[in-house]
Amino acid sequence: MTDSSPFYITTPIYYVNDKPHVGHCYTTLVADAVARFMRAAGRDVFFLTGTDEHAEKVVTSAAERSLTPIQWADRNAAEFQKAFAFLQCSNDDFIRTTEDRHTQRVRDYIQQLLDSDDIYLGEYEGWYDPSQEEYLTETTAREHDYKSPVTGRELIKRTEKNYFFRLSKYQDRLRKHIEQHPECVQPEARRNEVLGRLREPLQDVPVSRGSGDASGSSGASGGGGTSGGSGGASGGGWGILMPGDESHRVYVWIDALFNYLSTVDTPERQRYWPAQVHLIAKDILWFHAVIWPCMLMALGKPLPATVYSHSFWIREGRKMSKSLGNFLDLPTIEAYCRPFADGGFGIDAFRWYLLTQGPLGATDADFAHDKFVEVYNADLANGIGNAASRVSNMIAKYFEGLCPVAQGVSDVDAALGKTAQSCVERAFERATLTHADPASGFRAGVDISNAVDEYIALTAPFKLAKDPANMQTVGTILYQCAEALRIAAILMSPAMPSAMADLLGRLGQDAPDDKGRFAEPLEELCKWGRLQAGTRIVKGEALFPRWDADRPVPTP
Ligand code: ME8
Repeated sequence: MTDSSPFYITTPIYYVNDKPHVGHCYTTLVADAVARFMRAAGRDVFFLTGTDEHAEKVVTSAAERSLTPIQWADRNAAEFQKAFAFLQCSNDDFIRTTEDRHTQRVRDYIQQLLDSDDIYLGEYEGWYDPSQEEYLTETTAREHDYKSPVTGRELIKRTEKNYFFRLSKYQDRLRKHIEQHPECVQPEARRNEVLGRLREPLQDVPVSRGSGDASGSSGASGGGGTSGGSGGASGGGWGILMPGDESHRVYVWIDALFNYLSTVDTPERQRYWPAQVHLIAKDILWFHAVIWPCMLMALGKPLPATVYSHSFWIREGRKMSKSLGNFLDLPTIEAYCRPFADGGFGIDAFRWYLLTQGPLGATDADFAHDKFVEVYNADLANGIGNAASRVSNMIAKYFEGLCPVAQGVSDVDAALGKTAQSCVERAFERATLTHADPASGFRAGVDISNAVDEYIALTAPFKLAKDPANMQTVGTILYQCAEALRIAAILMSPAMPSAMADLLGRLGQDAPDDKGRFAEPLEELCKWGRLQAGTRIVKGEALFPRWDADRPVPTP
């Protein structure tokens, strides 16, 4: 029976102080591929991405441009939406934390936590780094000789009144939960990191900041070596007011985390909670794996099944940073995504590189042009593209473009079917992001097309075809190939929706809808033998023309 239960997947909501870059696109793309796969599998998917808008840095970067924070937020939120649409992301909603539907609910959640005394008014004293607008733990402050680890400026001992969340109260429960549910923080290296830190006592976390005293948005106060207070520069009324105390505003991180819940906290969407996957990167692991589940416990809500925390993209071997000015930005992404005829690789190929070569594991991944070319040629031009054209050419040449019949299937022929089936199983197993190496799930389709190549090399249908007496055997071989390619195209279609819709069309198959749903569940569609003999197989242009070394690097 097909599992049609709800499957809710989220990405971080991104800061709108600047435009999106490849890192943001990557996380949303991975979520997109998973969402498409799960829709194809028959699940009731809800895929959410969006923007985090109440950060102090939005106020400052807007002021630098003589804009109001909301004007600047509007502009950049639109950039994020445009970028994700351009990359064909199939998100079901896009939440902006400045929307009423979010802010109202955040106030309700905070009120509930105030009522249950999980949030209280307290005083915080700590080492404040004015240059970075954040507090450091005693240990970090001491390690750096009470100077800012970033700028070297003196730290200040500072006290502020804040509302706090009783994180400490939930520490044991959370530790046990993570110990008992290995899938709840992935990959394993990240889970061990969290468990390690949960052995030390936790401090309560600030959830507010003084109203004329807006918080830093560094996000570091729960991450790296920092803790405690929520920062200091003036926010000029930016942020959600604390219920019952208008002298405070909700700390941007707490506001942001609630988006996962607020977006689906309606009668029509309630069934999506708890989320199956919160997809994030390692920079914001602490907030998602520790603070967020503890707040959910306090609210009496079930916990998300998995927080999947990937690593970082670097570029040509170097960290991407503002100071190096080497972010892979939207104009460059668009250049890579131009059609082949216009000097690019196409959107599908860009998605493929990101999805299959990205930092899903515990180590960073390099966006390097030479590697891009290598992967493009190996997997797409010489891989699925070449296999598709060889098979369709032979079917055109020997069978007038009509899919032949498989008869007298030998063990060698049957082995291709078995390989395809095990690739389907692998794709299913990895798509939930609860298993190690999800990228090998995305790659399952190319493994099938590689098996098709090997099978053609082994059985040599082009040689057999020289003798008319062999045509039945040739037909069997080409049926097996076309059938394997049909399954490969289905499995690769969450990663490369347009190119695989094209390939499926050439194989006489229906493409999925624009959210990735097929007319039948994936498991049915991927059953070996569904391809009908007699189906017209179309040759068409090369799906992925080979990239020669002398073609220039795509640039804006
Ligand atoms: O942290 N490689 O927003 P943010 C891969 N608003 N992914 C990267 C990346 C890189 N080099 N750089 C960024 C925030 N990312 C908060 C989140 S959620 C309730 C609030 C991706 O704009 C990655 O997903 O700084 C990372 O976690 C996220 O962008 C941080 O985005």
